[in-house]
Amino acid sequence: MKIVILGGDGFCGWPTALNFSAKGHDVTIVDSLVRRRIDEELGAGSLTPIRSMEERLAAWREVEGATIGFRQFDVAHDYETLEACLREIGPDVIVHFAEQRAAPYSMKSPGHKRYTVDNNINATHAVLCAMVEACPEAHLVHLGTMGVYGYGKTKGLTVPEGYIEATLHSGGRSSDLDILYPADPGSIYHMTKTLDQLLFYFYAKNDRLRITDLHQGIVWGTTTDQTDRDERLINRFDYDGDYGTVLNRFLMQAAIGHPLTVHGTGGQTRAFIHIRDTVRCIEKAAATPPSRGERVRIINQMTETHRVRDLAELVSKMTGAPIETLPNPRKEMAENDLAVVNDTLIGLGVAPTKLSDGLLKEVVDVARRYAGRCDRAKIPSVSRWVREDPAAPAPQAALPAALAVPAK
Ligand code: NAD
Ligand code: USQ
Repeated sequence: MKIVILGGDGFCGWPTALNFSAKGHDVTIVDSLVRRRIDEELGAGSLTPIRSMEERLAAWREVEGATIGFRQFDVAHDYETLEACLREIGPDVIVHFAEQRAAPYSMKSPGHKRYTVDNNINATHAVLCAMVEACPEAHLVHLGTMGVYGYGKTKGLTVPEGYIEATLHSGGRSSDLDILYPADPGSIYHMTKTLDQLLFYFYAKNDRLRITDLHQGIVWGTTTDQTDRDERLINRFDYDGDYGTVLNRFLMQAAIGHPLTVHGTGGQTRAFIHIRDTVRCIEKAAATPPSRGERVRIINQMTETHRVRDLAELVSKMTGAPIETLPNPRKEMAENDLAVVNDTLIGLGVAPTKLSDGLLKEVVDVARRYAGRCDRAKIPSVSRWVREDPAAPAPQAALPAALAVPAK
C-alpha cells in the first residue's frame, strides 16, 4: 500500500513509519518538525538522542534497504502543498498523528491554548478537505484519545467504542438512536480531539470518506523491533513536565534516583498501551478500512487500565524509588474508575502487551543508558489548569514566533 504518515517524526509516528516500511509498504513521512522546535522552546529534548530526519532515513536505507520519502511542511497551514502532495502520491492510507499532543503544554498560557486549537483543528480539517479533492478513496487513520470520553462521569458503565445507544426525550416523545459518546474533555488538547470527532462525522456523512478514529490510551515504552535495529533509529523518550507521560516518567525517574511524582492522591485511573501494540494496531486498522458511506469506525486502542498510585507502587517495588505525593496541577477527578471495551483491537488479532510482560525493566534500562542527558529541573509539571489567583495577569509563557497563530 502507499501510506502517508502525517507527524511521522514523532514518538508514535516514527516507529509506525518504520513498521509499515519493514512490511514492504511504500511510505512517505510528512512533518513540519514543529516538535523539535517545541523541544527548544521548553529547553527539554528527548531523553534519547534522536537523530535528524535525514540521518534517520539514511540509517533505515542502510539497515533495511528501503527508502522512506519525506516532505517537510505544516499540514495545518500549507493547504496547497498538502493537496498537491496527496494528489501526487495517491495514498491508499493516510495515518494522521500531526497534532500538538501534550495536555499540560496546551494549558500553559493563552498563547499555548490558541496554538493547540489552531494547529490541531486546522490540521485535521485540512487533511479531510484535501482528501475530498485529491484522494477520496483513501482510508484516513487518525490518532485520537481515550480522553474524549472524560474520566469519572461514566457512572459505572464500561466505555464503549465511540458510540452509545441512547434514548432521547423531547416534547413528550422519545427516540432510540446510536450517538457519539458524550464528550467530556479534561484539557484544551483533549478538547481538540473531541472537535476532530465532529469533523470526521461530517466528512464521513457528506463526502463518504473512509475514516478510522483510534481512541488511544497513554502510550508507554519507547523501542520497537525496528527502532532497536540501529542506534540512529532510536525513538523519542519524553520525560519533562509537559510532554512526559506518567508511566514513562515514573520509569525514568526511578532510573535516575528521582522520587516518583504522583499528582494528588494518585487515584486517577487511565488506559494504557505499549508502543509496540500501538504500531501493530495501526497496521491492522489500516488494512481493514470501513466502506465508503459507512459511519466513522472508532476503536479503543488500549490494552489495560491502571490507577496512577498503583503504577507508582509497582515501579517503587521494582526499583526501590521513593514516592512523592505532589499537589495536583490539573483540574481532574481525584479518584475514578475506568472500564473500557477494546473488542475491535483484540478482534484484529493484536495480542496485548501487558505491564506484567517484563518490559518495564527495558524502559528503565533505556533511561539509565541516557540518564546523563536528563535535566532534572525539567521534571516538575509546572503548567497549571487553573490560575491560583484569578486577579493576577494571565501567564505570559513565551510562544516562539515560529509557533504563533498567524496574524490574519
Ligand atoms: P509527538 O509530539 O511526538 O509527534 C507529533 C508529530 O506531529 C511531531 O513530529 C510534530 O512535529 C508533528 N506535527 C504537529 N503538528 C504538525 C503540523 N501542523 N504539520 C506537520 N507536522 C506536525 O506526539 P506522539 O506522542 O507521537 O502522538 C501522536 C498522536 O497520537 C497525537 O495526535 C496524539 O494526540 C496521539 N496520542 C498520543 C499518545 C501518547 O501517549 N503519546 C496517546 C494517545 C494519543
Ligand atoms: N500524572 C501524575 N504524575 C506525573 C504525570 C502525570 O500523577 O508525573 C497523572 C496526571 O495528573 C493524570 C495522569 O497521570 O491524571 C495521566 O497523565 P499523562 O500526562 O500521562 O497523560 P495525559 O495528559 O492524559 O496525556 C497523554 C498523552 C496524550 C494522550 C493521552 C491519552 O500526552 O497525547 O491523548 O495520554 S488519555 O490519557 O487516555 O487521554
